[in-house]
Amino acid sequence: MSNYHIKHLEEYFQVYRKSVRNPEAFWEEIAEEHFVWRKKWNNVLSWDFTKPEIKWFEGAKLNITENCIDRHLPTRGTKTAIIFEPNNPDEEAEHITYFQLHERVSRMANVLKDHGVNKGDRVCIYLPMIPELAIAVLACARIGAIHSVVFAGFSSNALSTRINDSDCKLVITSDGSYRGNKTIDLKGIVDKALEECPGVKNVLVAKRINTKIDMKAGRDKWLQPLLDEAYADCVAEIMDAEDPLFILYTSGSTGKPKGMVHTTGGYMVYTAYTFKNVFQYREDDVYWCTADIGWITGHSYIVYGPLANGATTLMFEGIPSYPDSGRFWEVIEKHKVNQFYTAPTAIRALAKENLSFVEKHDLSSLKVLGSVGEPINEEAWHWYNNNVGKKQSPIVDTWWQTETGGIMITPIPYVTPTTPTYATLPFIGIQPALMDEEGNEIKGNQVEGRLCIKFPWPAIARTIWGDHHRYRDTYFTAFKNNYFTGDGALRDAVGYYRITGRVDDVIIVSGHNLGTAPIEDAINEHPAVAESAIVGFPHDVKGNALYGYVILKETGETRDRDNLRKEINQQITEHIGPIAKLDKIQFVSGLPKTRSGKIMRRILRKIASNDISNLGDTSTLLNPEVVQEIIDNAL
Ligand code: 6R9
Repeated sequence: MSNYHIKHLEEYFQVYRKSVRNPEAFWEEIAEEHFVWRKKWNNVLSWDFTKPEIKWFEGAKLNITENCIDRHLPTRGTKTAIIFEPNNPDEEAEHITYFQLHERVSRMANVLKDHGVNKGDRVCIYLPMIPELAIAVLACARIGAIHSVVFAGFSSNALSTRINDSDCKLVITSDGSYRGNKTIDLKGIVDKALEECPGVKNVLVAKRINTKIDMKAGRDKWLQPLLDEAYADCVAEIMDAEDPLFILYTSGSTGKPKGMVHTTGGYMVYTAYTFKNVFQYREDDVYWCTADIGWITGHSYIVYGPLANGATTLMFEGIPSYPDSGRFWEVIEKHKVNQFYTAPTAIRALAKENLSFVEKHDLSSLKVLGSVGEPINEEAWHWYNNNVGKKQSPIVDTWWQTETGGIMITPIPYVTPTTPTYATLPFIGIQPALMDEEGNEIKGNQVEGRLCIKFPWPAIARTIWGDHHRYRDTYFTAFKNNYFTGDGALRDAVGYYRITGRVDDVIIVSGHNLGTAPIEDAINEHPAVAESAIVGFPHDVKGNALYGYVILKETGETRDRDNLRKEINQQITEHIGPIAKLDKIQFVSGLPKTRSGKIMRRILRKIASNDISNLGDTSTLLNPEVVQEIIDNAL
């Protein structure tokens, strides 16, 4: 028997050693014993980080939906696969069994086929957190189409960029979405985006909020009547292990979003195995991850990982503050949730509310609490531990990335002793390394450096869609023969890792990755703006918030500053989405620059954080005089 389910610390160390001594043998055993393959692989792993090229289970054939659905039907057909908890608590929750999921995915898959979607085609999914979202994802996988889910909080501009980058031919969306007591006109956003997307031939529209929307003849169709007519079974397309499963965009430090490509076999094995262990999932547990399926956390740990284990996974349409700040706790009580996985920003927001919101709910079903998306600060960790877990449920602080596909550094609950703010130990099979700025590995403990991974794991992204050079340059050139994460980390005296944050121009705001470049590009398009620079500064709920320094053109100088601030944020909302809005905007006459013309963000970051005691040497700047002016007028 392979070590599919780790149960104590000694076993962790033993299995970890085995997994790094002979990774091929280790993953082969896991893959063989816990998944269904149409054909076995010829080779477990081939890799070369210099090209880079990584292949797991080459030659194997499978369909991931057979692993996530069909194989459970004989034993778990009537078990709930997905619990749907709507935005409005008065609307009844929906329980979708594995049998029903099979039927609904099949119908959706047949509708896609009827609209000319073939293996390898890209489908854009722009939906709120309703069952159709998970079903659409699985339907694409069923027929071998590559899904590209775009978070339904992104603007029309961000949506069209993503649709065009991967040449999607069909979009699945809804008439609109609920967000607390508001509604959002998703179809309107899609219509606007599609003015720029000539390649999209069909739009399938789920009905959710029942508003009147425009339907473009020949292009747009309501989804439900098509599903009703579709055949309720769909033969699964047989895929190669290395066929792309999906594209998911993430921000980079430069302009364009990066379409990370994940493939089928390795991603399945890794997300399933991590899910089982990191949440210690047992057969009748109810698991809830509050992420949106528009992010990697939702892909790996709402859809694929849980379903590959035959789990019951909860999808929540709403927000933590509606109808009041007790909603998360109410849902945990209502569905007797056993594993709860959320983000530090949500914890911090809820920790600000009256404790009675938590205390009035019975949370005794909880066994494991998870955190993801950004470093969890000590205060939030304790609040979560004391008030939600009642010191009975271990907190798994899981570090990973869109690019890694699955959880990389994490405690295993009831196995790894936890320490606040520490993601603790590498997961089975993961070989982290800390590097100094010269590119040398820093060995030993009580050290700090740039976090790299030395050896491939099954769920690593294989490329950036359409831009393999960028994939190589971003992740594999800074540190030879290593995958570079973009994060800094320290390793303490016992070998525990603590992630210290991004070391590049990505800022994590409320757990969302935002690149500075695309935001600056959006601001610079405002007619009154000459130049801008964005930095992050500490924020007690969002983790980081955005501070913008803006140089106006002469024509802008006479404009009312508050109106300009509103317009700049409006500009950002239209180009990227409201998540990228700036908390503070300071108008400046210049930006501190090096002699080669690079903006010294380090200085701007310090001023934004109100930490001007140690600005370092500014005399080498091209324009040192501007620093004092910026300090004097800081917000
Ligand atoms: C899964 C996800 C990735 C970046 C990552 C890091 C930050 C995620 C973290 C964490 C500290 C944790 N991050 N989890 N930092 N502790 N437990 O969030 O993917 O959206 O691609 O973000 O998020 O900076 O590099 P993604």
